[in-house]
Amino acid sequence: MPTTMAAVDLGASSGRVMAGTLSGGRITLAEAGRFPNGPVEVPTELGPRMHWDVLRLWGDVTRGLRAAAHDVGPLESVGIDTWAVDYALLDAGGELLGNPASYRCPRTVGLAEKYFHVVPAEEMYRRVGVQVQPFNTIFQLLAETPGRLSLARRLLLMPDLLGHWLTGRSVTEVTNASTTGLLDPVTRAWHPDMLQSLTDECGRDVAGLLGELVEPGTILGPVRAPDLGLTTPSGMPTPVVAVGSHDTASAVVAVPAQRDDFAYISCGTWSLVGLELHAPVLSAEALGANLTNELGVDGTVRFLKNVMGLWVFNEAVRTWRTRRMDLDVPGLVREAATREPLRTVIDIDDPAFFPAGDMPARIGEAARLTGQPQPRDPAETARCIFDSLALAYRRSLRQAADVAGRDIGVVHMVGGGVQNELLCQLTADATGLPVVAGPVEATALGNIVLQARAIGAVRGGLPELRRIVRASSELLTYSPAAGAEATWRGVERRLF
Ligand code: ADP
Ligand code: LRH
Repeated sequence: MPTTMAAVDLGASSGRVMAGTLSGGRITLAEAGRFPNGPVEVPTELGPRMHWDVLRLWGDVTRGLRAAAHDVGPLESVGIDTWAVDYALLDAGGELLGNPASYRCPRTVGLAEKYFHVVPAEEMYRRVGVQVQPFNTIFQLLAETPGRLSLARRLLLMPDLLGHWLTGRSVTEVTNASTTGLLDPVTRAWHPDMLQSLTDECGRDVAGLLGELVEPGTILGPVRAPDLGLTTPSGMPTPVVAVGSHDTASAVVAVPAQRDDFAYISCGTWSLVGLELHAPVLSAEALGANLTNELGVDGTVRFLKNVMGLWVFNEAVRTWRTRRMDLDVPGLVREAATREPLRTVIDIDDPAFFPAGDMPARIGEAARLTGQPQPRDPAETARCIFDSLALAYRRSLRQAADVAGRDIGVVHMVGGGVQNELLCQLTADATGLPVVAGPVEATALGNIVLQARAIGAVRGGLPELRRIVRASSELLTYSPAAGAEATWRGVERRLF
């Protein structure tokens, strides 16, 4: 019997609701809804503030779920994943206390450094093992006003908020909780010392705001949102399953690896570049390389680096379009492939590229500061971004492998960015490793395959789930070009 499930997958630049039908050991995806996403900027007395339009997203999600049930058939279950770290605060009546802030909001500038006077960075890393980013939930909480915090009764991370609206249950799914900076990656529970220090800093009991922690695969309960009318084929209300609710956790479930020595690059707005481990690495070397230990499905750890990603390219495209330049992404990628390789290579992880804005100008400035030629047009700029991303992938994978004491035999690239064939080939050349590209919709597939197991439609661990993903995906392999290693080693030395 085919089993149909729906994945709600919200990325920072787009969201989708996908119906997935499992039949004969494969999943067929059907898109039931796709919609743009992005932070909304508003001016305030304190400067610009950036929010997510969560009520519009809720409308898009529920419309997509209705369409999935209508177009594909009754849903056996629903799972939700979104980008990490961001959260909503609810008051005593369960009402939203304002639109959730976006992790790109400048409200957190300088707060990590301030917090390190209370808990030194080394100590924090030993406790929670996360890459220091200004937007880790802990630093966002330090940016909250006392007024909002005093009204708050519950904090829900984005996927947990949507799950709460669908089912009435308030939980914190653990893969996403691991990006907060408050979770102990060894015990997979809140770190009491981190909660205490945050409580001291905020002047408010933080532990009381946090929901019960659940592991991915937990069934939250039936959809109770009344006008949705979602039912299973047997007429029962459709259950919501807590999947790897951090989108990167779901994407890594769907890495179609066949061997143990694989690395992955989840390639979307961000590039998440790293390894799957069975225990966190909390060493000084890991901290020094700013590698993060995020929690994965089935007790795994995602030991990875957040690389600035296709965000830089997307923002550049947005900038050109505001100047009325007529550009399409596949065309630009094709043109970039014809431009001089490695003419200009920048440090793509420079914090200058984090805020929204004029990326072509910032890239020009980075080129000038490092004595390199400035890209002259969009195709050269795009080439510079893709070359620079590939260099960052090389560095990050080598650091992760060195620090974890592991060898890498193959790199799996998953997510929307694998449609960029130039980037896939550059990644093979820069890393000196074969790159297996696909699936594009890894996050939705990882979300669905975990639901399938939670509701008993499939059995087994990650290797079995990945077998289903492999059977459901078209994969392309890119081999490193002869002589590429010497070239990329040279470029790396030139820049770092
Ligand atoms: P997210 O989940 O972070 O929103 P996705 O996994 O959907 O990201 O990937 C979106 C990215 O994929 C875009 O940023 C874009 O750069 C890239 N992309 C999408 N379609 C194409 C295409 N046809 N060719 C090349 N790149 C593409
Ligand atoms: C990717 C992602 C990433 C986080 C960032 C905030 O969508 O979840 O893993 O670090 O968004």
